[in-house]
Amino acid sequence: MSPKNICVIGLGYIGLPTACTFAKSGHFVTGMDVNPDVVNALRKGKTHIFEPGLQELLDSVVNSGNFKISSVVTPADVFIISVPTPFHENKHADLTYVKSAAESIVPHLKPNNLVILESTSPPRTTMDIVGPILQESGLIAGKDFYLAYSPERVLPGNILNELVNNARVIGGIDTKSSEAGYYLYKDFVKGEIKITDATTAEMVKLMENTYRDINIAIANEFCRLADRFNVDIWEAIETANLHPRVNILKPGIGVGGHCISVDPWFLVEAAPEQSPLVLTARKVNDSQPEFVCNTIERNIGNLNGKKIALLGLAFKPEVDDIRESPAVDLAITLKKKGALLTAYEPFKKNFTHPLFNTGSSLKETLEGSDIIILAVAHREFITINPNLISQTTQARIVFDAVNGWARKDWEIAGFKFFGLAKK
Ligand code: SAJ
Repeated sequence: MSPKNICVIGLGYIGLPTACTFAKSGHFVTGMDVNPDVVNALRKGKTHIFEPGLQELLDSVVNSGNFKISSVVTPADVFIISVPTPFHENKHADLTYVKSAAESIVPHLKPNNLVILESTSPPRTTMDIVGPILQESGLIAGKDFYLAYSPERVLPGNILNELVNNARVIGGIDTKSSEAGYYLYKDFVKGEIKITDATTAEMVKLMENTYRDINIAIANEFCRLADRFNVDIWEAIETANLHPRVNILKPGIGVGGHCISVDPWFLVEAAPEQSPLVLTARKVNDSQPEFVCNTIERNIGNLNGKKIALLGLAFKPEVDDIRESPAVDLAITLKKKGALLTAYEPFKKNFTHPLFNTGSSLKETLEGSDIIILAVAHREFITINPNLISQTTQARIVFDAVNGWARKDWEIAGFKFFGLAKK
């Protein structure tokens, strides 16, 4: 391996682990972010996000001298763009950050540099948007510098392991760009590295997350049907999954995070006539918090004035990420029903929201509550001992929206137990 100077632009949930992993493999990495809070935290040696093993990895690459933090783009052999691609109110992709990252590379771009776009992007972004911006440097993509799209495929909570061991796609704007990307990532990727063209790689990323969204949507729709026919959805899915070619995912309170709940919209925006199924799945998953809220009210009765403790706000268990979280939507919907709600997120204790109260500890959140709702199956919540909890709260009603608790345990402890499509 010949060590390269790599500049990683964007030090979020993907950029920071990626930058640290390149540094660990022996490259000299500058991690750049426009957010001064992120830069300040990292300069003090502290990760600004929670991801298992990341703090230790950061410590080691800072100590080895292979990782530096910067608030500006610095000259490098390789530039990796790993910035967010959110969507606007109308669900259209917001490429502002991708464009400004590409623009910030222009003054530093030199012949034979390699630029990789990692941010999830609508089809043709690398060819039609990033390439032309970089060419403002006077250098020609494919002739003077290499350009490729390579999406991350890592699961939050297991990022450091999956970054190394998952298969990786590299889509160059030409064969030489693909090869340049291949030789770069091969330094740490142990999974298969598949070479393709840039637009196919963009499609692949969107297809993967859309596939998962649609599969969760059918699980949520089955949940609604089970609720209608008084069937226990959890038992039904477990039984259906005994079929050798069936694998139904878990229903829940909806789909969140910055990937699965966002990426399918890029396909719907790009080609609405070709993506009716994708759109329907999005609508099912986006309306799940409302379905869950209505189910709670149908089971428990009018929520107006009820003191509710909502356990969990993260978009899934064991992460601190609240982006697009359906638990937040559930909290807002419960508030609209008139509930006096306090929500507690153990992975982000200082999180506040303008529309509902947040507690700073489980004990404080449960104190004075009438109803406890389990919204996120964090370990801290699913291991709650109902007998102990019964001594710290007056609540005697629980609603389990994510199949995290055993009915029997709560009933023995004197609670009235309800669950989402659960008998
Ligand atoms: N969810 C369910 N039921 C399930 C599985 C998930 O309701 O059976 C919900 C979760 O609670 C969460 C949401 O879906 O709200 C998404 O969670 P996730 O664990 O499925 O996915 P992410 O967003 O953490 O990571 C996904 C992964 N994509 C796929 O599995 C196809 C990951 O590999 C990608 O790298 C990541 O998106 C990304 O960055 O694109």
